[in-house]
Amino acid sequence: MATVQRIKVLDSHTGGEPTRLVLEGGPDLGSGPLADRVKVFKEKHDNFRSAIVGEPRGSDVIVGALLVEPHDKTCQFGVIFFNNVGYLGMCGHGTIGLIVSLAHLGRVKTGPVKLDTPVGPIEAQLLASGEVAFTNIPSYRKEKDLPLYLPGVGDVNVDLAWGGNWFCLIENHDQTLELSNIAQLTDYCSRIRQAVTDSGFPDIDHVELFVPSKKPGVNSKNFVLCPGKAYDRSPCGTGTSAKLACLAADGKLAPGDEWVQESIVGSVFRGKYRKQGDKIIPTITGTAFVTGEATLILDAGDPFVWGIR
Ligand code: PYC
Repeated sequence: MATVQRIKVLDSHTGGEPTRLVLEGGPDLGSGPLADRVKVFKEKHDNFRSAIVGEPRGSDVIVGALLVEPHDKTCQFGVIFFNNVGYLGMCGHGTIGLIVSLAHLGRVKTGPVKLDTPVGPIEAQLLASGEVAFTNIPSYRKEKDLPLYLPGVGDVNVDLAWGGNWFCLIENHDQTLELSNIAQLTDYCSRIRQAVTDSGFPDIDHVELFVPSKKPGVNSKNFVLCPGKAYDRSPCGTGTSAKLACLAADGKLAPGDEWVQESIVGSVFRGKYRKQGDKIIPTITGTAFVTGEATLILDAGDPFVWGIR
């Protein structure tokens, strides 16, 4: 039995948010639907997740992307996203990073590519400009103005929406969305998440705050707290999809009109949507860059071979 496992990865960042794409050496998750493969990943190979994205090889910020064979045969690739605490339904910045990484390897060119994900197939394309646009799964708002009580703060009204992950979205708050205020924003959003859980919505695991952007031509700036308490450096593709669902439900953005979303670090995604029944189909556009090609080494003799768990 080999005591050393070699894992081929490609690192990228999308608007500052890192993605680590696992190309070779991942666990065998079978050939079922991707949602079933996530269960196998979680139950039998969760140590692989922490080995790839956790310290000492990774960090809380890195989102992993395991490239797999698609189950849906209309798709060219399948992908399962994971983070420092678990698994994601979809990941927008990760999808943009994936396409730029596959283009770097010569495995995709400009034009549409279908990707199988645990929450359903999506379409992505590398544009001639070098940007990537992806069309997300159907997104929708679940709750409008849900009242929460936050000890020490008072009443806060929040929206809950699905964009491939679950989000709690807040416009009415007194928080300063600046990089110098990350500790306070993390504390505030963690308390919001606890209050949402206590209100009977334990699946809502991302919290997203909005303020108007100060940049010309940019509609809004956000701060997104992810489930493992890392904040998204990108404007968050699934979070922007959830935002578009709320804007559409409020009649504040018409189908086809553009919404420009800035992240806490100043990177931007452009979003628009078309209607599908009472849901929307968002299209999000952004840019990613490859930052590294590497072989990770998992040495069975290393006490932290599976990360610091
Ligand atoms: O871009 O969808 C996204 C995302 C989710 C978590 C981190 N980034």
